[in-house]
Amino acid sequence: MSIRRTNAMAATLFAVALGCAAGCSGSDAVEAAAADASRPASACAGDPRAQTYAAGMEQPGLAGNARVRLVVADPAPPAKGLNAWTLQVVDAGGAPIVGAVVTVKPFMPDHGHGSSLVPSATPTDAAGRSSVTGLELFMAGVWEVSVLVALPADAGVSATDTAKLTFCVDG
Ligand SMILES: [Cu+2]
Repeated sequence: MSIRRTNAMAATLFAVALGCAAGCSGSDAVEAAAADASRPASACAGDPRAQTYAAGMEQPGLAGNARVRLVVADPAPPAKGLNAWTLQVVDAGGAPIVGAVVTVKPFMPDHGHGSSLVPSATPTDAAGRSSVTGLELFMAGVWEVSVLVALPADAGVSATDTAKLTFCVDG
């Protein structure tokens, strides 16, 4: 971004901050309107399916066998493009399930497609955490990210579960 553009934006922000009460010129007002028009509208803001990202947020598995914790997302909140997540599989009481293996599948329910890039999930420590890379949310809109969990055999039964994290991704 050029210095000139930065200055123009700063001037616009200053004018907006003042509410155009003190010496707001006509050109500033036009510039402010142009800035608003150039900002892309959100593809899905307010969509009731979308969750609000927070580090450490948890989603229960559909089968009730495990919960998936999104320890941290990078970028945060999840954004269009490549994302990297740290996931942790925990039990109903929040205790890590050591040895749980996760598989991550992104899907756009409104368009009926996933991502051609298959995310990789690698267990990183003894606390049930996995590092997920290659999570490519390549277009704006609602993305449903399914986390398939395979629980270790010593969890009682050989069980699986699926938790879905859903976000509105803006362009
Ligand atoms: Cu799509």
